[in-house]
Amino acid sequence: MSLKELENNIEHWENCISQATSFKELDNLKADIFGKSGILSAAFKEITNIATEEKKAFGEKLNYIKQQLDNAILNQKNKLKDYLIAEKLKNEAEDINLPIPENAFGGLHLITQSIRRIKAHYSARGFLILDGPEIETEFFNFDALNMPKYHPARQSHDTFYLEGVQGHLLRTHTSNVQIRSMMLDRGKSIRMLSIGKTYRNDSLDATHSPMFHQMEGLVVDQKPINIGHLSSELKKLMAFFFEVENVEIRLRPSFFPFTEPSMEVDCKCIIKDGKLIISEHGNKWIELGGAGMVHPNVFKACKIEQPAYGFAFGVGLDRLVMLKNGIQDIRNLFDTDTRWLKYYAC
Ligand code: FA5
Repeated sequence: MSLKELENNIEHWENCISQATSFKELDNLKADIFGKSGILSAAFKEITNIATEEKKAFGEKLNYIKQQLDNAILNQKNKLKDYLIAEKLKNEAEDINLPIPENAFGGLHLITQSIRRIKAHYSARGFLILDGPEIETEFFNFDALNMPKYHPARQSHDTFYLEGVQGHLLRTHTSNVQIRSMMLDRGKSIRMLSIGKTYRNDSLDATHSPMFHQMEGLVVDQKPINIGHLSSELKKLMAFFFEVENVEIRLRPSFFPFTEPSMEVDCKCIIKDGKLIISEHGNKWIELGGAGMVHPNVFKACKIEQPAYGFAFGVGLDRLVMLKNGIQDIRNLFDTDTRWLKYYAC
């Protein structure tokens, strides 16, 4: 095709391009225009037959046409892309007018049920139910809890730090709420309970999850409080949670920078038919969390007037829920297997 013919036919080619309804059609047109034996190559060959002084103008004209057709192809390609996306969205859209099948209503997750039950119980016993931020500063998560920078205990919490926001992290425990409640209620007695999500860079296995739930209790007073009070409170917690008359607990010496003395809390249990049951008549011990008397440095960081007395405890809620319901794998709690979810939902 000569340049003249090409100029006369440009509208025809532009129409063909704008009417292409698939990428395949567009590719074929591209080959017809720009391919080795396409119309542009044929026109370019003409250059050998024209006078030298006309070559420049000839080349410019041809390049202009080439650019025009190139743009037309690009435009159509974008239009087709948008069209295909719109079609896909239209086909995948949920019809919200469809009637809901019977029994298809949602229910509360086992963890939500437990959180609500625990909060109601502690609220009725006069505890203040508090929430704390999941995105926290190093001050509330570590510093004020007697874990200054470079304290080795920080390494035991594999922390997710926020990129680009200096000194911010996903809280590694609910003990941040201890600090927040003491700073808010300075000089007053505190009975506080907090439950929420916590995060650690732990790999996922049957008993660990990078996101898990903790429950934190804190009691502070100007009147002396001792380990006897703590032990009694922990017994009440376990008896209530596992719905048993009596529980036997064991406090094992341990270390947390924010409590002194610190201890691990074990509960007596029995294994029956492969299922763990909390029982004072058991012959085994199961570890449920940490506890201790509030460290004087924590009172100091919260500017609480001394002498002050207090105890705190922190337990992993997911593990309590697993024990109570005979769930062997923490991953079940966070999977989206609807059969499993329906079984436990209420
Ligand atoms: C603490 O986090 C302390 N803040 C608890 C505390 C509070 C001590 C108040 C003293 C006073 P620890 O790191 O041991 O302690 O975690 C407490 C519980 O959280 C554990 O016993 C366990 O049940 C649960 N836990 C910890 N990491 C995970 C995880 N990756 N997945 C599931 N549960 C976890």
